[in-house]
Amino acid sequence: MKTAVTLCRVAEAAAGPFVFHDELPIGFAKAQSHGFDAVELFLPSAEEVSIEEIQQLQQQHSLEIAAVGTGAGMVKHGLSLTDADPLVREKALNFIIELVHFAGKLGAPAILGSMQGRFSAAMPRDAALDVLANALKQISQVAATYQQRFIYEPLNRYETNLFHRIGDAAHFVREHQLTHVTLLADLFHMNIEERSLEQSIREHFSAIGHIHFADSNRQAMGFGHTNAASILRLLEELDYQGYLSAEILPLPTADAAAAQFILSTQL
Ligand code: LER
Ligand code: MN
Repeated sequence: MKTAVTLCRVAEAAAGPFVFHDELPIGFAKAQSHGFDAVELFLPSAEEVSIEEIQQLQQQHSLEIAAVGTGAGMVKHGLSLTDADPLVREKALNFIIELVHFAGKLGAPAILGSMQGRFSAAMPRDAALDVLANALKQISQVAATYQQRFIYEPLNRYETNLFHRIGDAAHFVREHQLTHVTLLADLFHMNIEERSLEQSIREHFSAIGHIHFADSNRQAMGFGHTNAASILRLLEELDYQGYLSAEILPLPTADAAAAQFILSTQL
């Protein structure tokens, strides 16, 4: 299992669950000094930083890119794939596709989290799910041109009303034959929504491609009440080859959270 740490450069997400908010050269250096294998990038857009700059930092610090988040489209521009306004949906789609190209050039997948949006009176559930399935198909086909899958993340009930549980999202992905879509198991969301973390991971393991390894309170594992050892043992048993990514609050400090995260991934 490989470890990744989140580097956030989105001012609007300063209070979000990201470990380092420094300029990228500092973030990469901190990631390396804590012993992470990779970084997960949360950027304002695909134009913010050049591919060459990221590649240079990767080489300098021996770090992979685990994934690239797309949530800035929501927190910065209010875009979502299921907005009732077709123009907003189109902008959301384009914003994400640009980040899929950006990530693909770095050999990484992109993630759909908050940009999935929510259904509403103006965009009822069935219509929203149709729109979501079509968007996932289009976006994941772009990802496939880079031999990547597109990562879809079920979120807890306070952040979306589309899919909250891994099993429901896995069913949706299968039903729509979204073969280039994989799921993100964010243990913080799962703690709110699933009956058992272990049971859901075991049952839907083949659908899971990325993990946000966060404790029940969204702090580093060990700072809340999730049984990390039981999850790590299960992931070892299932031979999980993906990332455990630190999408966690930088508490009590970013460095302390990063250090605890690394400790918590060692059985
Ligand atoms: C994104 O990975 C996520 O987990 C969301 O909760 C961000 O708001
Ligand atoms: Mn997450």
